Amino acid sequence: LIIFTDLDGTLIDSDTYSYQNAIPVLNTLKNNQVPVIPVTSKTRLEVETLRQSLQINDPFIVENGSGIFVPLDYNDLTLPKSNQWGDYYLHRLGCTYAEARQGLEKIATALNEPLQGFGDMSEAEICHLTGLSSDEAKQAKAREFTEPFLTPKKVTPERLNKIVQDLGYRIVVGDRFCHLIGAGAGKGKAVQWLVDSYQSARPDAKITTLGLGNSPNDLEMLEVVDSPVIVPGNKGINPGLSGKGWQVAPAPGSQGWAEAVRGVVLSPP
Ligand code: 2M8
Repeated sequence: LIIFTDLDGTLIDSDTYSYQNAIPVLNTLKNNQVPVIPVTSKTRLEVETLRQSLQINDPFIVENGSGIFVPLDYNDLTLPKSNQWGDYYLHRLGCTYAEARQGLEKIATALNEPLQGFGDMSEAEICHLTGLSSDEAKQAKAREFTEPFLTPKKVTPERLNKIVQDLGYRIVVGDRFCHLIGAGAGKGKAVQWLVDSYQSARPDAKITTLGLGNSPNDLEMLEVVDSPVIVPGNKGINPGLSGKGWQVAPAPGSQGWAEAVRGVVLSPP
């Protein structure tokens, strides 16, 4: 079993960013050597901080499936040495941050409307919009691949998507922000790449996957896992994920995450 999980609003509570309710289940998973792979809009720096406090050493997927980081000392996967990047192997599916910033400028020109991305905001503004602390906002601003931006008001999603596609990018929608990502990126593609890598490292093993998410940007990830679970928000399921007939966790955030995962891990094979 491999668990692929979104963070904000899924493993982590929406407003308080707390994952206390999930700690006992995370410890059980660690004892049973079940990999828990974050698949998030967050940056590498944000995920590194979380991995340090949770003491997990599994691979992780950042910035909406733009970068897959596998620790060099992770023995369950062997990846080409040529992709070494600091303490990791990096498999990049998206664009660079510089390209994302250029893309946002081109979209703003096409719309004739200024767009506000994280690169245009101060740390204080990001804290105000998200409830992150200023250290956390600094890490959220340290982007390597993608640009979160405020949803433009005067354009339909269809027209916006058309402009973005013609420029060679994609937009995915998170809890609070739109995210401009490279055309080749996405949570689904990144998860599939990691599953294939695990499978080719252990051709005889039958790998099963559980995925958990709460926002429209999680849809593609939930579509490629064996068991998709939607974690509801305080007002129920996000409309972008409704009508799929997938399992819904019994509560929002870390509490629902823990109960849903406990159900799967403790259920007889
Ligand atoms: C952004 O991501 C969330 C996740 O869904 C969003 O779109 O609302 C990211 O930029 C991330 O880096 C940051 O930590 C988060 C804070 O709420 O916002």
